Amino acid sequence: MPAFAQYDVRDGVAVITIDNPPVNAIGPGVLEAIEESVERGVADPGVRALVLIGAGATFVAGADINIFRALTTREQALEGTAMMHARFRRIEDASKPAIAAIHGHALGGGLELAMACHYRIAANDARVGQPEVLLGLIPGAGGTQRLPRLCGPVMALDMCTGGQPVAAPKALASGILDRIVDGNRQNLIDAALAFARERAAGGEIRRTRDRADKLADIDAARRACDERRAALEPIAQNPAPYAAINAIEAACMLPFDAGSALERELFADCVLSDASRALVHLFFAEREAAKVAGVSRDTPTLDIGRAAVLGAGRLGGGIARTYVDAGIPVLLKDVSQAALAREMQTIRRSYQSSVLNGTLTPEAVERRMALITPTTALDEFDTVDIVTEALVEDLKVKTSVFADLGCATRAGCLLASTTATFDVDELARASGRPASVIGHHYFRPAYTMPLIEIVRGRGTGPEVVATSLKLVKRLGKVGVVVGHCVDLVANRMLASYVREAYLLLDEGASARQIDRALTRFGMPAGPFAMEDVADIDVARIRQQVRQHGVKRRAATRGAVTEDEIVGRITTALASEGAHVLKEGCASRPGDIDIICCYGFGFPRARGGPMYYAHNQRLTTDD
Ligand code: T1G
Repeated sequence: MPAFAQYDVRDGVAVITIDNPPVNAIGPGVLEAIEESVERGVADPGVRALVLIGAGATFVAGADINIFRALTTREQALEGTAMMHARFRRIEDASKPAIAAIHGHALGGGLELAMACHYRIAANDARVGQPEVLLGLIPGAGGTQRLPRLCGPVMALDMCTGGQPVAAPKALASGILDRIVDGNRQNLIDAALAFARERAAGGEIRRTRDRADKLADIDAARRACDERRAALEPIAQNPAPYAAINAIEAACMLPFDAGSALERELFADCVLSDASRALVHLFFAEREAAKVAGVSRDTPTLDIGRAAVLGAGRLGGGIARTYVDAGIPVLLKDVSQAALAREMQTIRRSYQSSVLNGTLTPEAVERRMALITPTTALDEFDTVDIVTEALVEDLKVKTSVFADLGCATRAGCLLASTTATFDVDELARASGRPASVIGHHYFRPAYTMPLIEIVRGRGTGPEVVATSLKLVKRLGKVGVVVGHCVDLVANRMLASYVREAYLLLDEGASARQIDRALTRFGMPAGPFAMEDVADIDVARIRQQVRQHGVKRRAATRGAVTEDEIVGRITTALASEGAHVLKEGCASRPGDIDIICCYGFGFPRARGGPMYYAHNQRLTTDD
């Protein structure tokens, strides 16, 4: 049985190292090991204080999400959270100061563990959060009760309904952390040991559950909760944000134990919800998508220090901005100076909203703009590590350009095309360097749309695929490796969605009714209201349908219910997905789910078209 927690005493301080690779998730046995170590430290007369720290690259990334997949009854859920509440409370009741030393991430149950400690010290690049809502859950181990006591209800509401992590400096300013330190994990340990000795000398034990100063203004807390409820999406397939608000409101209105009991009940409601099952499916599907045949963790990757983008159109400009947002300098090449000047202005304007809402300072915008070098020549292309071609969808143009790139760039430089139409193998042949050629299919606007379809050619080298997967993550996006098919996967799936809508129109449903049914299902827009999204030319499909019509299934027109509309559309998507899998354009159903959720907003709380259809069949088969 792995140890899960190492214990060693350093000059009167017990250092408890939590060790459950890769992210120290709290799985079976981990919390028991932590608690045993805490009890050992408390009982050890040579120990004056305790420090809890994570082994490897991070503190604790939360409860092991696999546990929730196994839960089938409310009793199991209530039992699980009651166990976590009790163990965290015993840590909080330790008679010696317990300090959480955080590096990497303290998320979910990891932050809850840290808040059950008496103090929290973190590396200045650490991040803390309660991302449970992204899994259709709420914190189930006291997080909704302790967090507002540290940072107040408003920030707690932000963190528990948005799910986004908070950087250490902001967590320090808000009261979640007590100190942050520069440097590496060793610096953090040294600082935590010194901090622990200070606290031991002071004899100070500060239990989070006893802190009430941040909850003093009950009316303000209630107003904040009401405002947050009102601000939530009107049609939320994911009930977790509402549950999080109710739990935080209870923290402000009720004693700690009563609030904790309500949290456990609300958690049990969420963990068995369809939305949570779907979101947990997507969590693992996203990570599975990064596991590609022939590419392992040991596959070497190439460093991307400098990039180039060919084509200063909307797509090329958006890709250039994506790179500089990740801190990677980029050459932006076009044959036309005027196009370059225009696109540089467009990129600059695209930062305006970030400056207006305070997420970026004007100085930060200037620093990013300075990372883009517009050029009309290939001169410096021998200094870049990747070129992304974002030119017109014309095969002659692309093959000619890839022939030039094969000569103008270094041997190891990745040559990526954004094409969704042509086979990257054709471009690979033209380049003379097939192993370096790959597809990176972005969606407009590239700097906001999260998905990149990575198109693997027959000759693409494994290190080029591995480098692409790593780069996509560094760009803050989600990459799915697909095989070639015209339009690739996202556009092809969306086309089936639009076509089926036209069939329904033809059979008597109104455009308004179809759009309403699908937005109620959770789509960001119905097929008749959507603009060109996911790079698909919706107008082109409308044109196709008008010109050639579609194979009608039933010529009789008549009333169509919203359920029928959703059923037909989701069945059409799943059927197209089955063809995509059969043709080898995607490797797994989960890949298609990720592509549709990130590519054109299939509702995440439904799990993606393949997951949804599979579960619908299960339900109807019951
Ligand atoms: N449980 C199980 N496995 C996890 C995990 C978790 N919490 N977090 C990560 N993994 C696995 C992941 O599947 C992958 O496995 C590997 O670790 C590396 O992950 C009780 C109810 C921490 C920011 O939601 O956000 O606590 O594919 O590729 O990019 O109230 O992982 O290698 O086999 O993402 O460096 C709340 C989820 C849980 C955090 C690191 N916590 N994790 O990102 O690595 S619910 C979360 C992350 C909870 C409590 C509640 C990220 C990360 P494999 P990775 P990364």
